[in-house]
Amino acid sequence: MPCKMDEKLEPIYQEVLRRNPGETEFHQAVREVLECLGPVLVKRPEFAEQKIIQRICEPERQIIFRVPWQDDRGEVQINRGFRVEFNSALGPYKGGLRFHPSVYLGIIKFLGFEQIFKNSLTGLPIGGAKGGSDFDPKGRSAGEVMRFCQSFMTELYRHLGEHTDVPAGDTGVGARELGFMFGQYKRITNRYESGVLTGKGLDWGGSLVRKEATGYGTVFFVAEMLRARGDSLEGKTCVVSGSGNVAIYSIEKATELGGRVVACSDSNGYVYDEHGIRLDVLRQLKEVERRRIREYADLVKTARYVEDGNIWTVPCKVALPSATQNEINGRDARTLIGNGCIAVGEGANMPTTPDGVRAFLDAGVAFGPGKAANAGGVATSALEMQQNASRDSWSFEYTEKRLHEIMRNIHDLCHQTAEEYGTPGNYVNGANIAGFIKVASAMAAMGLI
Ligand code: NDP
Ligand code: 2IT
Repeated sequence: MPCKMDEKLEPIYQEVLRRNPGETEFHQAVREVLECLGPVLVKRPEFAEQKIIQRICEPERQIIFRVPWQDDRGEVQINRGFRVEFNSALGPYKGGLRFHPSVYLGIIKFLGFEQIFKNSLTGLPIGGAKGGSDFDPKGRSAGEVMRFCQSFMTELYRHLGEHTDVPAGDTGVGARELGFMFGQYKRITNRYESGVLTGKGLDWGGSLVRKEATGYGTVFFVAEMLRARGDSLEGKTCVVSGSGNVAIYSIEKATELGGRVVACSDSNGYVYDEHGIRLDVLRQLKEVERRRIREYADLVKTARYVEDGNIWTVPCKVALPSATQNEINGRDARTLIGNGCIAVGEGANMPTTPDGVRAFLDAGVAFGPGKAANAGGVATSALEMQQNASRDSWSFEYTEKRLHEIMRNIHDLCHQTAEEYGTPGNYVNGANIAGFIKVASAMAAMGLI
């Protein structure tokens, strides 16, 4: 059951539904933010008068394009490319590219919408955007991925620029794909414009810690939530869904801070090992060999693979959903709570359904919503942009220190805002309200944009 929305906001939400039919994930993301904003309009009536919320729900620009390419057998393939440039009140459009067969406009718009508030929370000068394609990289050769990326960038390049729009990775897009795209951008434009993409390789303008940043940041955020309750990760059993970029570095940092990560997954099943997941084996399997999580159990004898299993049935104190949207529903949340879960850090974007979020909040679980908890990735992208602009590169230690400070600041901002608005401990309210106020104030200052 959805929560009740403020009566001024309900018609705005109805209009979003009417104007964007069928985009269910986008509706979900908008609803969650709007549900938190009633008390803000009481304090700041000018936002309603100036129709800031209606404006924020309408992307500044949406680009949809054909991506033709040839597979290894010489057959022509056609995919669809997207870039939704949602909001540039705080800086150039910034947000990742997702390659996954489930991608359609509604997914890119939900991600772009979330990105506006996430980027605002980082305190850094970045607007919100998202892009991607329904291209499925699974089972494709490196040559096929390269030809796809080149074709994708052959259209996208005209919309980008270090002061205009700066993409990065997301599901299915890492340093390899960004390398192919950067190469094509450079060929077409005849410019070595490092600041046009982030998440670049370390040899060609990337930042140390960017690869680790989302996972590390999520765990830093969880550690802060626990600290605010006089607790820590030390000795806590953790479960991390997914086994991609965010999952791997969440596992690394959670282990470093004293947690024991007993399970991780991919879309086919999960592995469980009470002794803890071995990071060296996992990285070799996923990052180097690009194989399936099933094979982890062939390499580590104490691990057990559960085909099609629900990873949220594994008992844990800390859950770090790091795979995809809506992967924890109300029932999963209640199972986790019943098994003693006390903290959730959303490494993925919108991994918990509204029903699940309510269950966690009602049970008093420390719940870190994605737009706050996983903001370390994009924040470190902004640090990469800073390094590119000054033609400098920072040490691992310094960059991680900056990331850690940023995550602490985001935590404190969400925590304080939740208190200020009468909902102490509710980081969903804190994140949505604090993220919104900064963007709304900037938009109001800039006149009718
Ligand atoms: P990767 O492509 O590196 O890994 C994704 C992982 O999640 C894989 O294990 C994949 O399994 C699993 N997964 C993906 N889609 C689904 C699905 N529909 N159902 C079940 N499992 C799925 O992506 P990332 O680690 O980069 O991203 C994971 C999440 O984190 C996404 O929600 C992304 O938006 C979010 N995020 C990423 C950031 C980044 O910097 N990369 C920053 C902030 C958030 P399989 O191989 O079987 O598909
Ligand atoms: O969802 C996200 O914040 C990302 N995929 C990272 C975006 C970025 O520009 O680094």
